[in-house]
Amino acid sequence: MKSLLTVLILAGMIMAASCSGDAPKVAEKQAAQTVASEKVILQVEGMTCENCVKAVNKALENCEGVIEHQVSLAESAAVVAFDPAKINPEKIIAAIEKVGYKAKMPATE
Ligand SMILES: [Cu+2]
Repeated sequence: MKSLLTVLILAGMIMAASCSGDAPKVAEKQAAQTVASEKVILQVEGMTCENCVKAVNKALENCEGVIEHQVSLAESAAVVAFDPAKINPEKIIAAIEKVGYKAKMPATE
């Protein structure tokens, strides 16, 4: 009976050790994603309704290297997270202008 208890305790310790061993791997993955991403806020002129927002969203979706994007009609802005190894803000602006809207970088402060 005593030996069974020992086995159970040992098994519990091994499981606990393997669980904590997984944690650093997850953190590494998240760090890698943050490194490969830059964010730019663009001013988008000419959007007047939800369909305009959809058009700009679609243009951004079709850009290779765009990771995340959020287009705001009220603020006439697009927040774009991108992979700097694949695309740059100039190309993102060009993609938005291709679908009929004017985009520019906000004035730097
Ligand atoms: Cu519209």
